[in-house]
This record gives sequence, C-alpha cells and structure tokens, in this order.
Amino acid sequence: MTLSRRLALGGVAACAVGALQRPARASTSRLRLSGAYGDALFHGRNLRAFASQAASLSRGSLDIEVVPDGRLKPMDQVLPALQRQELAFGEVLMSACASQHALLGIDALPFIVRSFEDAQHLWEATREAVQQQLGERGVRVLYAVPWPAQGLFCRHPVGRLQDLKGLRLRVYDETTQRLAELVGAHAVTVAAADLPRAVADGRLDAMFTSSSTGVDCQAWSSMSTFIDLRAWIPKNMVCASDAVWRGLPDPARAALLQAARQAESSGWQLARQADEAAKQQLTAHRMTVEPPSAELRRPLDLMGERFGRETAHKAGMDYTRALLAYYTRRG
Ligand code: PCA
Repeated sequence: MTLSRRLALGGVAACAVGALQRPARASTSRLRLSGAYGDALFHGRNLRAFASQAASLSRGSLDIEVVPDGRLKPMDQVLPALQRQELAFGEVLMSACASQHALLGIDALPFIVRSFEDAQHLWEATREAVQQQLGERGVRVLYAVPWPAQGLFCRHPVGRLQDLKGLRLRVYDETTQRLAELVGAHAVTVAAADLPRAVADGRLDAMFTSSSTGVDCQAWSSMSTFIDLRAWIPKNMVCASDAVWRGLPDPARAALLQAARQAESSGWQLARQADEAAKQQLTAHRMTVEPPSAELRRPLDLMGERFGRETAHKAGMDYTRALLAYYTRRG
C-alpha cells in the first residue's frame, strides 16, 4: 500500500518517515484532513475551499480530502495523531487542546477579547509561541479562523450571575468548565455535534457558544434568549503533521502555504458574516438577542481577571509573555 493511501485511510500503523522523504515526484498525494465540525458551517466550507485551493495551486499534485465532524479523529486525538504521522492534516478548537498544551488555553481566556479586531491582535501576539510549542511536538500550524464571539443561550432570562446557580450549563472546554464551577452551575459536557439533540430534548438550561452554533443546533427549540456577552472569540486551528510536511516537494509546500494564507483571510471574513446572519436568524425564530445587563457584566469582568491569574500560574512564561504582547498590541 502506498504511503499516501495509508495516510488517506488514517491507518493507525505509523507510516515510515523515510518513505515521505524521497525526492519529489510528480504524482498526486492524496491526504486526509480531519475536520472537527459539521460540513454546513462556515468553518467546513472554508476547509473545503482550502483543500481545493491547495489542489489548484499545486496543479493537482495535492489532493486533500476533508472528513468532517471528527469522524476521522476525535478532536482531542488530532494533535497527537499529527505528531505520530497517523494523520496528514487536522482541525482543532485551540482551547479544547489546552490540557495538552496549556498555552492554547489563552484562546478562550474570558472577558479580555471583545471584538474580531481584539481577536486578531491576540492571534498576532500568540501565533509565534503557538507555532514554536507545537513545532516541538511535530505539528505545523497552517492557519487559524475564529468563531463568532461566545455568548450565553438560556431558557429563561439571566440578569444576574446568581441566576446561573444550579442550572444545567453546557460546557465544551476547560474555560467553560471552570466558569460553570465558579457560578455554581451543573456542568454538562456536550460536543457541538450532539447539541441539536441535547437542546431539543431539553437537557440544558443554558449554554455557552456562538450565535452560529446556536443556529446550527436550533437553540430556539428550547431556549428563549441569547445574551451577547462577547465573552471570548475562540479559534479553530488547521495544522499539518510536520513529518508529512517535510516529505512534500517544495512546490506542494508553497501551494499549501498560499492556500493557508487565503483560508485564514477568507475565514475571518466569513466569521463576521456568519455572526451577523446568525443573529438575524435567531431573531427571526423569535429569540431575544440582547447585551448583558450591567449587573451580569460586572462580576463576569472580575472573573476574567481571575482567569488570567489562574491560567498564567498554570501555563507559565510563554503564556504570560503572549498575554502581555496582546495588551501591548491592543493598546
Ligand atoms: N462553537 C463550538 C466551539 C465554539 C463555538 O462557537 C461549540 O460550541 O462547541
């Protein structure tokens, strides 16, 4: 079986790096990309555009198959699989990998990034350190694209922090888990793919996510309100196995880099558009879309400071330096 075939199949058997490092050939390399979310979302569309750009820029020598919804690899296994070369490309939500790389938790630090411009500053301030850390583990970062800002969907209006106490609150990473703990809610872990069912079955009283995921899971089937907290703007990162990368001929690498630059720039545009369109859809489905009350906002801001301290303590100097760089850029 050829190397590209084994990679395409996502086989668990490690692929010999030696085979990848043979001199460039004109043949097509069929490689698979593990997508973390559904096909229909803007992230999925952007992934497919990335794959087809890579194909056309490499004159067909790169053939990337996008497999959505974590069907190829669950998100928490993507970075290790890239390192072991079991996977050629993969998409992850950065903060969902914070237990493997504490620095990635910075992407979901709540209440410090309030707009896409802030999120761009944070990415510029952290990109190098993220690339360096992942590079040491055999993973090459290609690009990152944000979700719309995270807000709070709820069954009943939440005007004060105390209103969250005792609620079944959906969580999806360390930040949301810790927030649930701090507000005294019952954390219920639900992956994005399982949200439509969980919401329709009424298993959640409230959930943190973006306007677009709210639409994707039809939040209106059991919830009444979207509080646009702009709590943080997490990003999906698309990475390559460094060993696979090193085995590609130069023109294929150049094509990948250019396709990645285009995907990053179009992805940020798509995220803005998706946010606008999703809020309109929520309203069209009779949901109330509103900013947080001052009474809710104040304690959440204070919580943001606490998160900064706790995470800097856990994640060390790279993290602290990246955070400082962010504040310096943002001014
Ligand atoms: N949607 C994904 C990640 C962040 C977002 O907006 C989710 O809720 O799981």
